[in-house]
Amino acid sequence: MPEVKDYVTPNKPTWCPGCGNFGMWEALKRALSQLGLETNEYSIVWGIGCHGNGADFTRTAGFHALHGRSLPVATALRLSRPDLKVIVEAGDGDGYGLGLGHFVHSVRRNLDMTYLAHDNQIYGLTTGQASPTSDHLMRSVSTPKGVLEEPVNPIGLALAEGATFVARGFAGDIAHLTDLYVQAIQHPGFAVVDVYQPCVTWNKINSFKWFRDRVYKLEESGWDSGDRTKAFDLSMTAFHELTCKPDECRVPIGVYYREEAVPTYEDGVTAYGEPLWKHAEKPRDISDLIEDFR
Ligand SMILES: Cc1ncc(C[n+]2csc(CCOP(=O)(O)OP(=O)(O)O)c2C)c(N)n1
Ligand code: SF4
Repeated sequence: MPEVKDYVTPNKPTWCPGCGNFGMWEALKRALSQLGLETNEYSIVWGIGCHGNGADFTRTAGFHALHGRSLPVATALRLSRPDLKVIVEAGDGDGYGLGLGHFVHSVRRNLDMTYLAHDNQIYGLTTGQASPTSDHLMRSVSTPKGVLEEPVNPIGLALAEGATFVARGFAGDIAHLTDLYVQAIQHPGFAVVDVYQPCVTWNKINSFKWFRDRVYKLEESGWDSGDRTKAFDLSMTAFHELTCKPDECRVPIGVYYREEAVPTYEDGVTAYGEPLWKHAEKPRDISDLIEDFR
């Protein structure tokens, strides 16, 4: 059984001391270990950002993709290697900005993979610009008078597009996050885990303390994770305002919604004939097909 130490490379993390990425990294390693996954049984695809630097420290035959483009790479990987557990690590700028179209279409496609969003509500790597999930009116180096737009609601978007597993975690509660990751990786379909991951250097508002004072666990509140409409309503009320006091805005973490008996995209592909990876094993003669395009 692999241990947590088996999932690291000799490279030392370059994240700022205290960064929320450490909690997410630890939870991922613990989840992989709990699931007994050997390093050749999963593959991770990262986007670009501080989160993506995990590619240097995490042991996997994975891929560090372009900004916002982890999902197309992961889709090809999943379809060509259905024997692997495929995990995507994205940033909020990366995944809900440039990569938002890929997110929406991957959700509705329901490929069997796990999407872990490092949601620090800021652009970390490029030094503190507002991101798609920055709070309304948040001041940043790119919005000195405050963000004018309402933030993207990743949980609501995923639910609206028919997501079959939607959860939110907090990097400051590693045990809870590990449990969410285990459930997400085991889920047969596209599993979204949006994680509040404090950026201690550039986001001075949404700090560990900010979240610790406000988070509560859905599973401890009698939440029914089988009701999509209620989950959507919760995602709309779970927005927080910069100025809200801890007792005024409670932030739910846990599984918002899950639905298991839904065919995956892979099931559909297989129904058309042999899975794609078989083609690599036994290349087909496609000269007739090419002729059709002449
Ligand atoms: C096409 C493209 N546009 C812009 C950039 C510059 N860029 C690199 S990282 C980044 C933002 C990262 O923010 P986020 O995705 O939230 O990740 P974090 O650094 O916070 O983990 C940007 C805009 C890029 N690398 N490629
Ligand atoms: S800039 Fe922010 S997100 Fe990036 S490593 Fe530092 S604390 Fe983490």
